[in-house]
Amino acid sequence: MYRADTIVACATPAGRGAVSIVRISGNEAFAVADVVAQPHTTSSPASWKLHLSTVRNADGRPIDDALVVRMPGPRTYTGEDVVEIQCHGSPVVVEAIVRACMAAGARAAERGEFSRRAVLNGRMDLTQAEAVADLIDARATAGAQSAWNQLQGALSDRLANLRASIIEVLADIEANVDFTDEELPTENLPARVVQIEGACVDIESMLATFAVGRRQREGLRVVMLGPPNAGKSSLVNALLGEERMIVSDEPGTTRDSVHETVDVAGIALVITDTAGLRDTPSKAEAAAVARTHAEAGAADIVLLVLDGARPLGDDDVAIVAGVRRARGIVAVSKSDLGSAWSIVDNEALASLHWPTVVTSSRTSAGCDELRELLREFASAADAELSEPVVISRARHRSGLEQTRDRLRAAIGLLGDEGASELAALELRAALDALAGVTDPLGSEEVLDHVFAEFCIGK
Ligand SMILES: Nc1nc2c(ncn2[C@@H]2O[C@H](COP(=O)(O)OP(=O)(O)OP(=O)(O)O)[C@@H](O)[C@H]2O)c(=O)[nH]1
Ligand SMILES: [Mg+2]
Repeated sequence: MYRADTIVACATPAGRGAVSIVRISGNEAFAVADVVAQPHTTSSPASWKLHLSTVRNADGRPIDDALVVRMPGPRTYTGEDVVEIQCHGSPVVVEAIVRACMAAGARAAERGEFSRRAVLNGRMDLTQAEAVADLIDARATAGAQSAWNQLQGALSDRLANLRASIIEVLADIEANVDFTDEELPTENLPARVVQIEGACVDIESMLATFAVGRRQREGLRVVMLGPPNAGKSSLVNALLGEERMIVSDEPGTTRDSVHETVDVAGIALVITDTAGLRDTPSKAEAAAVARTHAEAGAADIVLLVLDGARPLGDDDVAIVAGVRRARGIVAVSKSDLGSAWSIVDNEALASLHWPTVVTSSRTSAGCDELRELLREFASAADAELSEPVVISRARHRSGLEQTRDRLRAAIGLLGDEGASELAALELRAALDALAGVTDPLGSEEVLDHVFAEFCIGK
């Protein structure tokens, strides 16, 4: 339900800084500002200009001197009248200003409510609002770039073209359904089928970007794998550059999967440290080992760590044989202790065809090479992308999949005699599924879900 009341929230992060911004939006935004902030100039404050003003609480006591800008709708972020108060970056000042605004008639904004109003007022569609969140949350440059493109409407435009193409075919079919009593003219049929097939190809090529998009948004999932005591946790610490993981000479130290994010040359890596793989009588450790297998299954890339300071045992060889993944890197650890590996040990790895790096967490030897391999892995996958539009959310993917499935059903029906009306129904369903991606305005549930992950003030 759209409420046109006036809302207020701090738009900058909580905490202390030089400046914080309190944002007000709604019909009464200027009226609230007039009560709360008195410009130092005598004339009435012009729009789109910063005015140095004294901000006061409900009792008229001064809180702060602030720069205040009044922005009349509809060409604002929310589409409504918006006021921004740039005050000193103190949580105490911010809190007092928000309270003063509420005393003057504004209501505390809910999560994502400014962006939600922007969508409801047609200032952006839902994919663009999601792009705002993605841009803010981006962990590295590639993700920020994709979010920016989406914010500029790259995805929206692409979907609009698809929509136009489907509507064209639909109009053509429906015109014929209306005008003939019996058999439909079939001379346009191949052209229609070709057009819908083209739309399917377009959707498929967008869907193919999902793995990269998700990775850009969430990070490349790197999962550590190996026997206990191999030095997995130590290597994670070395890659992070800080002692985050507990390390000890006791095998079975790590008992849970721990995720840490690190930016490697503009690429976000989510590194998961795991429990070492072994048969164990301990129930807790066995559960941890099961979790390790699950993590490895969901990894973009596995980093297999094997202790280079002792020859491989049967257990190690079994682990190597057990990793059935297309992509991985082997780290042969503890190089500072000298290598205990023979040709036999090296040969045991040959079947994997994975790049191998000799590392030491103690001296950081091999760590740069390892980072470079991870970076190359991520950017090689990105380079395969010939698509300018990158799908990064499961919501977009499922909408596109539904659209494609309906289009395919329509293609099947167009081949059947007398099934044009059914084909038209499928095309309408395809249009609905497509519209759900950018403009699910009828669905509070979808909007609630999307904006729940926004923060207050966004
Ligand atoms: N000399 C040397 N010792 C290392 C190196 N990396 C790890 N170690 C030692 O090896 C032992 C095990 O290290 P961890 O990092 O805890 O090994 P892990 O693979 O995480 O072990 P679990 O959590 O038990 O599966 C510790 O005593 C570390 O100090 C290294 O590069 N050089
Ligand atoms: Mg460990």
